[in-house]
Amino acid sequence: MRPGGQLPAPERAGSGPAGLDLPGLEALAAEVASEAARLVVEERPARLDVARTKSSATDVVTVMDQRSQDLLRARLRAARPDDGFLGEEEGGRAGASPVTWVVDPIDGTVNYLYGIPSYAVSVAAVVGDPSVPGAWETVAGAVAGAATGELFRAHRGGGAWVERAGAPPARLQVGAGSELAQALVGTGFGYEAHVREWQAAVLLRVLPSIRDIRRIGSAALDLCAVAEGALDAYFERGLHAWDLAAAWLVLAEAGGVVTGLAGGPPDWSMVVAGPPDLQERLRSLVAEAAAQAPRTRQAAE
Ligand code: LIP
Repeated sequence: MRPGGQLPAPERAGSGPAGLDLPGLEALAAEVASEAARLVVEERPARLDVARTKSSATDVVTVMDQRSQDLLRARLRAARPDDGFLGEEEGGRAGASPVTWVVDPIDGTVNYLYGIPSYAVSVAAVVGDPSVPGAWETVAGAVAGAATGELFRAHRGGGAWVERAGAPPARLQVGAGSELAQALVGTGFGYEAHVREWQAAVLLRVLPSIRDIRRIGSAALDLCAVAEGALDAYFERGLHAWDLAAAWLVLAEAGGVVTGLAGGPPDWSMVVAGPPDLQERLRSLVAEAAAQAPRTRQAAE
């Protein structure tokens, strides 16, 4: 997809930039995401401790985050040794091919730590530089809902699909709602106090204008819920490429749009997602709320 979330017509069904085998990349993403999801569920220690923290004392990494990422890296490198790799739990590795695998080994780590069944493994095949907003696009990806066993998957031009045990794959389509006052909107909050202070100030101004919010705790699952119509829209400040990459494609292939606060490509400062008309209304509301929110140290970000 191009910056701003709109999908161009694919060059031809199943092919993408550089003649990549998009269905094959989707199948690989689905395979390794599903395997890592099984790992984090089946081998979760009875006593799961915090292995380390990152941006704050609540930004935790467990031993299973690292094991999941190690598995993803090993499987992807074995299948496609020339591709690059960027995971949440380590720095990037440039590759010699057009593809970089952008992975979140457990999206919703705090839910996983507490045993709340809303966490996912996100695996995306990206073309371009994922460290530069607007300079990359996901061409294939998968989000495995580890606790529920559902698998969201897509490749560019191939539509978005969800697989659940006992049912045939279902095509995803965003909801038809366009009114903010009727919109159930997902959001989330950062790990640093000054970011949360700003997010609360924005939410204070958004909440009276929508039906309600849901704070699920996994951006990837939030975005897939919008793709399925289980949420009407979503916004959040603080997402990295690994939170966003695979689910962005799922949502775009389901007819949704994902932009930043000014309508350009999404980045750390803001992700706003939903069906086109509702997404634009929510984006405008969040932008107005952000303009009124007290400026915190956040302004220096
Ligand atoms: C999470 C995001 C979620 C956000 C959480 C956290 P992680 O990612 O998916 O949307 O609200 O604060 O950042 O840290 O579990 O990979």
